[in-house]
Amino acid sequence: MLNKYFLIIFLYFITLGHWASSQNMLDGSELWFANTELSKSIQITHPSSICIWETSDTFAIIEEELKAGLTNLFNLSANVSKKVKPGSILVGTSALKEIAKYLKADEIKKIGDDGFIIRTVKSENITIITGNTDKAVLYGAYHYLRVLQTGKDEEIDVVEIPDYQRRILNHWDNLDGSVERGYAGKSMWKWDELPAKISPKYIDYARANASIGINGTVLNNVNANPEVLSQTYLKKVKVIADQLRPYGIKTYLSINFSSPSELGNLSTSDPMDEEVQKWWQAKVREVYSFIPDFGGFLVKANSEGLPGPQDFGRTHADGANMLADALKPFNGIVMWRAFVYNPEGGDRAKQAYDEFMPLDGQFRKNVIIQVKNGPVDFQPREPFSPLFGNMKKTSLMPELQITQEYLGFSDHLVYLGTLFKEFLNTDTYTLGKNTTIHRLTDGSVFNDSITAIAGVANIGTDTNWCGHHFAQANWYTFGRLAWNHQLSAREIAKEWLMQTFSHDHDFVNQMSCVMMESREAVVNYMTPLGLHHLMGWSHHYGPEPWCEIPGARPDWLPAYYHKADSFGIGFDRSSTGSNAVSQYTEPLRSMFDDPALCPEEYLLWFHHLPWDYELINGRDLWTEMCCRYSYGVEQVELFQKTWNSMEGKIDLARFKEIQKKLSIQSTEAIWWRDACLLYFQTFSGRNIPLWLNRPEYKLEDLKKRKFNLKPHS
Ligand code: GCW
Repeated sequence: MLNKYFLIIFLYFITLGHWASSQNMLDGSELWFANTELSKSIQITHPSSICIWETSDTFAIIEEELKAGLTNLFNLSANVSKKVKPGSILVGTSALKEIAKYLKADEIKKIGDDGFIIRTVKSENITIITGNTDKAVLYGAYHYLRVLQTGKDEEIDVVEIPDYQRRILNHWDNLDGSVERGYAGKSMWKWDELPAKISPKYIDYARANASIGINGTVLNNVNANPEVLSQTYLKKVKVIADQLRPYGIKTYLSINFSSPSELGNLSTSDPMDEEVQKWWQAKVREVYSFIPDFGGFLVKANSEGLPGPQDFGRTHADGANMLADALKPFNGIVMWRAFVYNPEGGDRAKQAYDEFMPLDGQFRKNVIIQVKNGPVDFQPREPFSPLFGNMKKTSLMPELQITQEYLGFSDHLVYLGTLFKEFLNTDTYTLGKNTTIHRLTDGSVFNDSITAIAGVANIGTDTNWCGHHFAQANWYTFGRLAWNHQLSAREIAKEWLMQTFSHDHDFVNQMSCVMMESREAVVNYMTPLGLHHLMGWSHHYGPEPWCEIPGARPDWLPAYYHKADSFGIGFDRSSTGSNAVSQYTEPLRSMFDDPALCPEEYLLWFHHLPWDYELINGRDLWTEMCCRYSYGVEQVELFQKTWNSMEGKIDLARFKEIQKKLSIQSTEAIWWRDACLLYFQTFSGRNIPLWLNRPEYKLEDLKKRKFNLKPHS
């Protein structure tokens, strides 16, 4: 009798220990593979076997993922066989006879290279996961596992076709191991160890991206070092590309436009120079000799001091087309960035449009123009870039920022799903109603031969990859929206929470609400009502609306944007000011132009208004600003209370780390509120309403604050 009780107690502590250790081992490195519990709502029973007939590096991954995934989820080992029986999952391409018999010809054609079908054949009690290529089947396998983890088994009968052909991460990683605007440690690309040593992180990275459908990556910074195209580096790039390929990920590189002279010792890099053209043709051949399926080049040219075709009196089209001609024989593409502005060009928000519209239709078919979501630079909120919808004869791809350069780095919880969706769903009216940005860029409107979307990565060597556990959600969400831009930000947030933390209903509901509100909170405590670019120069971290740097470009300093004076605040971009509104299509143009009609979230983006300007809710501008800044601080304090109430619902280690980050965010929200209100108060001469919390800091103390962050190169 005693033995029996001893045994029960022994097994209890073993299981507890296992659970605790597995929970304690959760340090964020697992990403959205962390929670291996089956969703309670799932109706699917454990598959009797996984039937795979085809072999390839990718099919080896598929087999491993399904075996491990099903074993973890069902706590039952999943065996692989070629013998189909009731309860089997049949996994293979549409070419396989065992699979094809369950498919219709038109659906096979429709899904293209990346799309997949998951279908349950009830009459035979089997499920098929298929696509036209190995990587499509891999996407299907990850989708199947995600359904089991998140309980969305109504999605077991799906035909999934990605909205964008190319779903690409841009790493602003430098060859010296630093990451520009990166807040998650060093660059994960270990250039000094390559090609001999291959970090296991590359496979983990490939797996994470394939699980959310990302199929491309640009390994290096757009402020590109020409060295990346040297043979020494191409041998390193090849090793990385070989690691990523079985997961369906194409490798791309950012290039420096002056590589012919910097690397090739030519006397010029003029795109019209025959020697330069030959140099690029030879270089491209060399790149493809190492990486046969190389994706192409990302180019930042004549922007922020970088060299480009304009240095030689040529246009962006001349430069892009020269590279495009070199890449064409290899099916490579050029992603040419429209992030251009210069101090002499007037309103910075107008310049990309002014510079690129005249070039519409002059680019080769294998050139796509990569355009940031907003006209200035990844602010907490911007109106959309008017290039979208107006360049009707050129393919455009959105560039979104996943790393939080202007959003609190990796210290602030800011879920970007709402920002990405707000942008993608924006109606530009450029071809009448419903000319939304997602339709303009996914091929629906212009039937582009290339469709693509890029996200500036937030990944580094930190254990949890992104510096903040919740920043992983932004990487995840970029991938999920690049695959299906119709997914809701809330649904993706819940998906991510369940796979990363817990199925606990209260946890998922409460924390998805926090995630959904977090972007508005950061807008409120940083730049409400259309204010923008108030951060410290160079590091872009804390508030410095007063920042004046002798000799710095005016359009890199806050005063250029807020234009606060005794009369009021804001940038007059209306028809009485810079007339940036003229770049938008009716009815947007007239709506933005009239303060009474302009959406309040863009009010001070488009207008310079008096401190006593009356808003729709009857408050004057100064009072509303005080309310917004104060509310943003309260929102973060509410996030903290919500998180604290979650103690015990997830592993302690990650709970504590997130709790600490929220405490930093809360302190810094107050810092932003006080810095901005106390500074703008020196212009308005008005008091902060007594019914709002008092500032905790003194302006003169805040002005002395220096950041110990290394200004980014
Ligand atoms: O947001 C600005 C950043 C630069 C960045 C640049 C760009 C990579 O401050 O760090 O450089 O934009 O997008 O090229």
